[in-house]
Order: sequence, then C-alpha cells, then structure tokens
Amino acid sequence: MILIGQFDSPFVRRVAVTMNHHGIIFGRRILSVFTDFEQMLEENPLGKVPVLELEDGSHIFDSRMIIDYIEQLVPAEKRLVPMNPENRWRVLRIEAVALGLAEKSYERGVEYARRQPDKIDPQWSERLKQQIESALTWLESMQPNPWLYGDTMTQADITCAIAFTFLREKQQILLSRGDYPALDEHCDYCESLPMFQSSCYSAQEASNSGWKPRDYSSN
Ligand SMILES: N[C@@H](CCC(=O)N[C@@H](CS)C(=O)NCC(=O)O)C(=O)O
Repeated sequence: MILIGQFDSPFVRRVAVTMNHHGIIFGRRILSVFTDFEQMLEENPLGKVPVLELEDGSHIFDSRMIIDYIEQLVPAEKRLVPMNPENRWRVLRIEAVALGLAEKSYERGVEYARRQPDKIDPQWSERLKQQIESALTWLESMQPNPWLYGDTMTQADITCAIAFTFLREKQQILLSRGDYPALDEHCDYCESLPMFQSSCYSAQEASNSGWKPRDYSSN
C-alpha cells in the first residue's frame, strides 16, 4: 500500500501512525495539495490528502475512511476504536473533536499562510481561533492519564496528539499561554512512541510545499 501526502498534514500523519501501530508496512508518495495539485486531482477527485493506494491500484481517500479500512484488516481486539458500544461512542466523540481541531487549525493556517495579508478576513479568523480554543479546552478537560479514555491508546489519542503537534508547529501562538498542560504532556508522551517517531512531523515537507511561517503575534 502507498500513502499519498506529506507529514506536515495531521490527516496524513494519523493514517500513517495508525498503520505503524498495526504493523502494516506502507510506501509513501510525497505529493503536495498545493505544488502538485494537478497530479493530486488524478489521485483523488477532490485533490486532497490523504489518499491510500491499495495493492490493486484502487484509491481510497479521507482519513476517516482510510482508518476504517485499515481497522478492518486487524483483529477486533487490536483495533484503536473499541467495538463495545459504550466505549466506542466515547472514543469516537473525543476523536471527532480532535479531528475537528485539526480541520479548524488547518483552515486557519490557510488564512495566514496562503492568502495575501489584505485578503485575510479578521472575523473569520477570529471565529476559527475561538473554535480552536474551545476544542482545546474541551480536550484538556478530559485530563488524559496517560490516555484520553480507558486503559489503552485509542484513535482519540493519536488524532489529538497529532492535532496538537500541528498547532505547535504551525500556530504556536495559540498555545503560548500554556493553558493546556495535560494536552502538552499527552502530546509529548505520544510523540515519543516509536509508532509516532517513525512518521514524525516534517517541517521540510511543509516548506517544500510552500508553507511560510508568518508572524501571528498580532492575531
Ligand atoms: N476530512 C479530511 C480532511 C483532509 C484535508 O483537509 N487535507 C488537507 C491537507 S492537510 C487538504 O487536502 N487540503 C487541500 C484542500 O482542501 O483543497 C480527512 O480527514 O482526510
């Protein structure tokens, strides 16, 4: 299998870390949704990452669907989303907020890194900031110890830690007040694990696709 996308994308990384966790070997095609857009449209009708190319050449896309596919390949007891109904909805609920956090952080990053300064909409950007801070506060209230729910790592942990790393790397200003100590520790712990380390955040891949850090201090 080949995973298409860069390791600055939280969506690509959560697929990679999930496959690492399950011991699934995969190759990678490093394409950017910006600099390789025409090719990306051939990989995925939406031109988005992540995409997983299967052995028979078919493509599946969207991290939720890819992770669902991967989880079907492993025995039920090893899955990162529990089968027990009560545990399942609790994990999926946290994962939904963590995934939304990644989506809103990505959207806000696009506002600043991809638009001309005079085209940034301050009201929209403020709304995104509120959504990001609200999601962080909600996740912080889960008080991971070391996991966000239950006694073992779940998809909620993978997605939350990776979304937090994405903020650290691309919008550190939103974390600079130190309001999320539990998430900070949770992220450090998860990112230190071999399954995260072997698909770690890549500043180089971000920069290759044209990501330019801007000064967010006034926003
Ligand atoms: N819900 C999607 C989000 C994927 C996503 O937004 N990926 C970004 C890259 S980090 C992308 O492809 N952006 C290009 C675009 O939206 O046109 C998922 O979970 O896979």
